[in-house]
Amino acid sequence: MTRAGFIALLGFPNAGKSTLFNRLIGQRLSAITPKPQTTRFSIPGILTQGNVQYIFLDTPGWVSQPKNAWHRVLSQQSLSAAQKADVQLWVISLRQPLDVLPSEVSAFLLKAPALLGAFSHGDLLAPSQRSEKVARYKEGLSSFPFKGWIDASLDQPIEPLLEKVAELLPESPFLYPEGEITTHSTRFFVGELLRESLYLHLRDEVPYGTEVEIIQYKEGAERDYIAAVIHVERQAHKMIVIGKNGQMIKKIGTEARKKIEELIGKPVFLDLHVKVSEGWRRSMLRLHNLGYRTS
Ligand SMILES: Nc1nc2c(ncn2[C@@H]2O[C@H](COP(=O)(O)OP(=O)(O)OP(=O)(O)O)[C@@H](O)[C@H]2O)c(=O)[nH]1
Ligand SMILES: [Mg+2]
Repeated sequence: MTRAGFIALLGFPNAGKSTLFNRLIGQRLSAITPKPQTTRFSIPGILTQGNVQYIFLDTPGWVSQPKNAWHRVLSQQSLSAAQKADVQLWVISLRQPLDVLPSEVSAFLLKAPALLGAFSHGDLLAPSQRSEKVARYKEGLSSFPFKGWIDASLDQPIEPLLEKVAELLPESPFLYPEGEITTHSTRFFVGELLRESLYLHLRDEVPYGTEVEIIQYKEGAERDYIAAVIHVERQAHKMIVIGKNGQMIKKIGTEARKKIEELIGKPVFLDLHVKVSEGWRRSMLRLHNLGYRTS
């Protein structure tokens, strides 16, 4: 008998979803940064272990008060992943306030999948504070039918959570070939690695207004050629991304290139262009052209 199914990782921006997602699949697939809205797409990560196939879906953090089309598209992606899921895995940071969580959970209960709670950031708290907060969060969400709670902070092993998830997956043949890790393309992850570097090096509102578009990917015998456009919202942001004497773009490009080479196991020539695309976050058409999907 085999089990297989979809598990959506849901929660607020910065809760630790991608960190947990990468630990669960045992690969550094999703971008992680200390800034919110790092994840902008629903990203599948497949783990086949023994007779269980887990298809985890990392999702963008839920924007409770959307201010533009982009925010709505991000939340829509989380909702679609939640709807598709057999298990909703709620990642709850013990650093974040509890008060708005119940309404967030309600928004996602469109059908009745199994709910699991996973705590993060517990390692940053004193032991007494940690257990007291865990108890408070469980109590605050007791009106929802959670099937279990696990402390999945960085100092905790990941296996108990995998076991708990497996119990909740339906009996099913495997849905993907064993050994397949994701259904997204290498091109997609190249864009993510570049965006991760943008997030790590840019400050204030600049990273949120950037988007990456891979415009060309040419495989070569020795080296792949990748051309990417970094869209920014304003001319001033373009100057910041390029930096004095081109130093910032060089730093970002070098770092991203190393990560991309590690991913594809081959040298890469990364050709970066910065373009002002005013208002891209407000236009559904532009979002669509940049690869955002609402279902
Ligand atoms: N100490 C500690 N740090 C964590 C833990 N989980 C995540 N982090 C850090 O918290 C920050 C946010 O983590 P992410 O995994 O990017 O959070 P996310 O929920 O995917 O964020 P978005 O994609 O922006 O919604 C990063 O700096 C992580 O290194 C944890 O359990 N303990
Ligand atoms: Mg994320």
